[in-house]
Amino acid sequence: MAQAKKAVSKQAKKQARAAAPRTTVETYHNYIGGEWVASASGEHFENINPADTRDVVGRFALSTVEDVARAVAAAQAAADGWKRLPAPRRAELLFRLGDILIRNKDAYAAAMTREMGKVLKETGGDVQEAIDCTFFTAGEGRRLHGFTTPAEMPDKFAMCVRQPVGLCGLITPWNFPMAIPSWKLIPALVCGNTVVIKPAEDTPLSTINLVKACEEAGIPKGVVNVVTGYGETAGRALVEHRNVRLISFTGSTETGRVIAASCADRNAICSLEMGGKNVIIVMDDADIDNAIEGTIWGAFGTSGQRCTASSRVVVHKKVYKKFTQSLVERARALRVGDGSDAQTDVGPVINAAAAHKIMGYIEIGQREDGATLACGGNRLAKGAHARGYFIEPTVFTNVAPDMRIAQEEIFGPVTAVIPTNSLEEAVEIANGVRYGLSAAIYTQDVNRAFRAMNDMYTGIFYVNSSTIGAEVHLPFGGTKATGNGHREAGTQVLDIFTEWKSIYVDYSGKLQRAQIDEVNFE
Ligand code: UN1
Repeated sequence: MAQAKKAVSKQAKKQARAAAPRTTVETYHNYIGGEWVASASGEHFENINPADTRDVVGRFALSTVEDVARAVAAAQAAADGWKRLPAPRRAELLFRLGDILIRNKDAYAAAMTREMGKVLKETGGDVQEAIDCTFFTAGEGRRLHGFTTPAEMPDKFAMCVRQPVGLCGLITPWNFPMAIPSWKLIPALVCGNTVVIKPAEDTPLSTINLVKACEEAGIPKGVVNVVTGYGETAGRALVEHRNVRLISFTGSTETGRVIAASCADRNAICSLEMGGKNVIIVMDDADIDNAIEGTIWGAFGTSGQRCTASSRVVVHKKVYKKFTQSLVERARALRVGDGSDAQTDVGPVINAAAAHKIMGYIEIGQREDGATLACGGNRLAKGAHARGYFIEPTVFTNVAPDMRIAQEEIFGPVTAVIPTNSLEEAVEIANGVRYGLSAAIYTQDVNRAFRAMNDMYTGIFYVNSSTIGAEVHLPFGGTKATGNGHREAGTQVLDIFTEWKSIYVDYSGKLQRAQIDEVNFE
């Protein structure tokens, strides 16, 4: 008995120790004009670990309109010098940045798991995506190709060159807190623009780490600026600032629409990456085991919090039973927990509001929609899960294509399995949502693969692979409510961060009138 009591009190002590803050909480400032400065408000907000809400990752500047104005002024002051530095020289600094990112990859990944929640393997992948983006895009410093073309008059030369757009405001999401800022930052810089970044309030540390690396790489003061804070204040101030020429935003379709309207008001360029309701089509001839692996990874990787997440699976009736049974079995076996634990498959969701929204959709799926909840569906709140935002991997079956859980972006570990009779019907269901980011088909039949590849109206398409896992040298983006026609990554991103200038050089020594003067063979 005494022994047991002692054991209990030891346990209690251990718990009390665990309840105490893990470290002293660090305070982070804005980066403006090459200086780390407190916000004009003098106030901060806390960045909380979603796996353990006792753990405060840091205190970050709660930025105001005034901070944004200062950052914009700093970016403006640096613009001319940066633009005039030849692109290959700008790229050299970016290659140096790439080396710094490689050196710190593990530390950045650990910090990212702590602030964002996804498992270490995935945060390592996030940092790697930033590294890949940096090296690939820095290579453009020695290309940034324009073109020459014949002129319609003799003794006249025609060419087209890229010019920087000017000052860019980058508003970035929490789900890829280093990769997505890099998709915007690196091309903006190589193209000769200066920037102000407003990272998501849930994950400012990863962006600050990226910017510290820019500082270490020797990117001149004022070229890169960061203001942390909330969308309604700092984000809005950036979007509405009349000296910001371009806003690049990744986030919800609803916010994107507000940003687009605001940019339209003052004729600013606006590039948007928004929601998805991505689909995997599984045909009756598919390698089912492979399709299951792809679905598990696409639906539950990053706890389903990717724009590219596989939130719908359209499965041929001939293999429907086998597929769903095995999917449910695999989903049940996933270990949900702290992303810093090597045993964890699925980390927490980002915050309380997200958990609430996801649980709301799970309820809608059961009540309003009437689909079958085949596994999961619960918020985990006991034991190791008591202090985080953990939700069980959830599979709905017998879902009809028009149900809300099959139409709306849930952004959580929830997927909807929809039965189908044919490829034609599957494609129609797959296209029957407002979004158009990513789609996939599992089939062994090359004709079916090409048919779906041709008929799916999405920005990304996979054959025998999941809907997630885009690579940085191919364009990334989507159709319909996913975007507004732009593509990030690849070389296509250069079309966002540069504007074309068509140049005509007439060396005839006289007036030649295009469309009017006749030019004949002599
Ligand atoms: C996102 O979900 O917002 O293709 C980005 C992927 C990652 C990027 C996802 N490379 O899943």
